[in-house]
Amino acid sequence: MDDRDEKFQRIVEARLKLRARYLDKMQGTPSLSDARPMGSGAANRHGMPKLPPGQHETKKWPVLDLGVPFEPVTPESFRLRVDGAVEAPVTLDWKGFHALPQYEDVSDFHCVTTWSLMDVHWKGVQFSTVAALVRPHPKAAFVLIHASDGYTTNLPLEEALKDDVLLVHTYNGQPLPPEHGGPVRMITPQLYAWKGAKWIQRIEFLQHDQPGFWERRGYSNTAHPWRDDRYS
Ligand SMILES: Nc1nc2c(c(=O)[nH]1)N[C@H]1C(S)=C(S)[C@@H](COP(=O)(O)O)O[C@H]1N2
Ligand SMILES: [Mo]
Repeated sequence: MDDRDEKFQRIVEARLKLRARYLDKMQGTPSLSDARPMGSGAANRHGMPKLPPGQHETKKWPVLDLGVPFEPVTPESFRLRVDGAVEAPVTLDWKGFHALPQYEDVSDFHCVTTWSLMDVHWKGVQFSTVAALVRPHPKAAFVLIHASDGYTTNLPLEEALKDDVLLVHTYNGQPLPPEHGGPVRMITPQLYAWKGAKWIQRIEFLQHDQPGFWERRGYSNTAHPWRDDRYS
């Protein structure tokens, strides 16, 4: 086994341990405890209606963000800070990010404004891999995600650690375009798309929940598409 294999194996083991810690909570989330489907890609729709309630399918991917000016992010300038309630905070650059185990998945993207983009092929790094790398404190229970445009969004770890929550750099075989959050954005297929920050810059682990940009402005804190859980 070479160094890279060993490093990968350590990360995978840490990831499994971390997920075991949060497993009970994960199994209690609506998408896993509910008889209704998860909405995370064809395989996870469990033969249920293809679209969550109140959603319609779009073939063309709309662009939706705050529209505020900010310094464009390039692979060269990309930095991802992972810190807060963790033992080993880290800042990943483009090379460091790509040196992590890569993951591919097909999932759906549900925007609260009622469009859904179905069967998107993503490539990136699992959130849980990055979490395993920094070793969250035993009391860490939430993350606040910060983006380069000043956007923030929050997630409980039992949602963020799901297998399909990714930091993606590739979409249907192409580099993720800047208007969709490239070079790297987060996706949360089992939750509405506002939970996935474009131009992700920092993952802050927290003991206590802190609402993000839309969560402070009346969007649901939990954001479950299959429960039509849009506003609070
Ligand atoms: N950094 C950042 N991320 C963001 C937003 C934003 O304004 N800034 N908007 C969110 C919202 S409300 C949605 S619906 C999706 C839209 O992603 P898209 O523009 O790629 O369709 O990004 C989410 N992530
Ligand atoms: Mo949105």
